[in-house]
Amino acid sequence: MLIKRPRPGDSARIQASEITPESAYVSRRELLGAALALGIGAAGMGFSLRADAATTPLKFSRNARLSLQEEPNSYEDITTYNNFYEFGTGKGDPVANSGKFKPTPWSVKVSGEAEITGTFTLEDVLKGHALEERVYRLRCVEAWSMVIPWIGIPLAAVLKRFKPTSNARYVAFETVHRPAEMPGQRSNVLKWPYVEGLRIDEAMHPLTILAVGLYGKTLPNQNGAPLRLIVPWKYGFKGIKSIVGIRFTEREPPTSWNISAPDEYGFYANVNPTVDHPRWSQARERQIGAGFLSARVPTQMFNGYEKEVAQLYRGMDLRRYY
Ligand SMILES: Nc1nc2c(c(=O)[nH]1)N[C@H]1C(S)=C(S)[C@@H](COP(=O)(O)O)O[C@H]1N2
Ligand SMILES: [Mo]
Repeated sequence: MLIKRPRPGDSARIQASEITPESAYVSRRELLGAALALGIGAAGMGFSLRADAATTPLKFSRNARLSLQEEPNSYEDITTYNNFYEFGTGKGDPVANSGKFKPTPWSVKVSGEAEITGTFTLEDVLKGHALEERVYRLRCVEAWSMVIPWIGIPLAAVLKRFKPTSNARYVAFETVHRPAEMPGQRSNVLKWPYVEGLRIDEAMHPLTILAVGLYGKTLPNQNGAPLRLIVPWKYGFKGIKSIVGIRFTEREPPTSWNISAPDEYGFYANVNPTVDHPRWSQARERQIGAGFLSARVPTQMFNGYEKEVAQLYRGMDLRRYY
């Protein structure tokens, strides 16, 4: 079996998503009572309810073949320890500051080197694609990692529908710009909007997905609601959140972290334990939630997908193209 233990907080989450705001107080007290009876920490319960306020259950099938056989991190870890600078630079800022963000209704502007371009609702973008769950490890460039049961669709399936032309050598992505709802965008910590990009063959690789959910439900705001990118052999910052723009380009597009610190963050950002960040080693990673002291374990080449993706970079000097 893939998931070796019940997912913490599962039953509480489903109830929390179905109750009205009026009944929330009573239900929360009941849940806390039940949690205390079971010996679950009340603080943890509180987090899980707050993080879940706006998510809804999804229908999906599990893609066991493309999933890690590892136990996912807890919902609490995944939704309270985030990088999403639009909501602040601290790991706890996204969950604390994203309550006002409105991920519905949502639309995505498709432009550039494709036969079909225009603005599409999220429902249009997803129409006809069956959602699947894939358990991937997110390896942050800060040398920590988490295992996350994402729900999404292969990016290739979405992109092919727009019929990219032969000039489409790259795909550029853009996050929504809403300073009124995203307090981090009122500071200059990064140049807004956040932008990312992939080479077209990376974008079309079967491991690359557009995620709309995790742990069986729609994405919480702090994880990039309602639509974000996941490229499991690259550092986490390539996984751009809350996407409103997809552009097919002939030239390599600019990317936020490369603009911010070009010597530290390249366009490719492939997980590579042999190429250190200029200020720290990438040889090992801290696995969040792995026991009392988070374990430090060796980082794998391409985050464990060497067999699947190494051919994309054949002949390239990975020290130069970091
Ligand atoms: N728009 C946007 N996307 C973003 C970021 C960000 O600050 N803004 N942070 C990135 C980084 S550094 C990481 S590690 C992952 C974290 O995703 P998670 O919080 O869902 O684990 O999101 C990436 N996507
Ligand atoms: Mo990251």
